[in-house]
Amino acid sequence: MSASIKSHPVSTAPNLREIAALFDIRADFVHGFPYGSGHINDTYCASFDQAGLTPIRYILQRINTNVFRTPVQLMENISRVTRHSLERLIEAEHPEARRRTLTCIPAHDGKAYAVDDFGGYWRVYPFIERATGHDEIQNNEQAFQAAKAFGNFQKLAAGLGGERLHETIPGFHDTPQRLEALKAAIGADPLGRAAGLEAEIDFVLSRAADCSRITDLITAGVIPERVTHNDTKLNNVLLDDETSEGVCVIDLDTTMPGSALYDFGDMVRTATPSTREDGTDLSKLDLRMDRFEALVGGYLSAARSFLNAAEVENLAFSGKLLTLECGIRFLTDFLLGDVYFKIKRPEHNLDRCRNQFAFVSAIEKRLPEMEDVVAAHTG
Ligand code: ADP
Ligand code: GN1
Ligand code: MG
Repeated sequence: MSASIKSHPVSTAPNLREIAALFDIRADFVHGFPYGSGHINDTYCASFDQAGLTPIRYILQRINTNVFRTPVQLMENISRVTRHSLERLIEAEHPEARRRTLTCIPAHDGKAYAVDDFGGYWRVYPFIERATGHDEIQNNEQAFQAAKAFGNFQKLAAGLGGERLHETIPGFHDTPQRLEALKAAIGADPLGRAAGLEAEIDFVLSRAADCSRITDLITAGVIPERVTHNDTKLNNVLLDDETSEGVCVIDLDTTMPGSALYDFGDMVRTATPSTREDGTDLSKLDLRMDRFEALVGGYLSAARSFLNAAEVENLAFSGKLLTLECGIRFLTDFLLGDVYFKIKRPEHNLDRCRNQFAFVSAIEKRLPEMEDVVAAHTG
């Protein structure tokens, strides 16, 4: 977790041509550039010439090994999950099978990753064309389709046989553990940033009981462990540019044993607020009930068949919990000196934290209405 993370040793601009040459890409490198707005990995889009025909694009990604300490195990998870997805799509004779799942382009030694001269771990995926991962939601149809895609992802993952997946970040959604990490960061306060943050710290401490609600139900066996995505922010599903259909779930680094509620909660966190995650005008921040209703409809269209009663009962609450947890993580990272999430300005993590906590308050006001929406869809 954050407290033990050191700064990344590999931060120079990579030679993408050399990286691409490590993989079995049967085309000539043309150019590449940094891509996307993820907070964790270093992502590049690269174009290749394939026998002089239309250029073909790939995603080249350097895994953040400060965050993911066991990249080989992580890639084992991703290989298993993506192979399983492709097999099911081919079995169903899906006409766009390779656009509907990430697929790992193998390195020359057959592995799903390659290590560069600086010890960086790289992987390559075909670029999913004509689809977009949205940082900000534009309409209810996108909410519905994104939630349906993540629900279908869980359904598909449930059929993955074999050994339990590796936990790529142990305790990733263990909110009580996240709370302890925050307390430790407040205690250590290495940069003297805690002064002046009493309001944010009190906000969390007064909600300590919320933090353990889901983990307690898991421990009691009331909520089952499932293979879940665990990072279902809206921009981690690519939606078709024309139809808005959920084309491909991406960012599979955290696909591992978890709870369906972690996935639904993070969708609420990212698809229902009226501002973006780092927006600083919090005066009008609210949870859009129309978006929430679309999420519930989309998610349940895929997941209703397998969720149990306790999961359904906690769908609305999961939005509050995952938003609180994310705010706790941003605050912890701010206190520790921004060592985990990529930032674009000095107080970026603090802005994100304040935004998340304001959204927790907005959810608290809406919870009864949210419960009614879930009941109307499941009653
Ligand atoms: P991070 O863990 O840093 O969020 P992601 O795996 O989500 O990294 O990738 C960052 C961004 O790159 C995504 O939000 C998406 O816009 C883009 N991206 C990732 N994989 C693909 C892909 N196969 N095709 C098209 N775009 C992709
Ligand atoms: C990170 O990787 P990305 O940008 O999709 C983070 C999530 C947070 C999110 C907050 C592995 O997601 O857990 O909810 O930022 N991913 C990891 O925006 O920590
Ligand atoms: Mg991402």
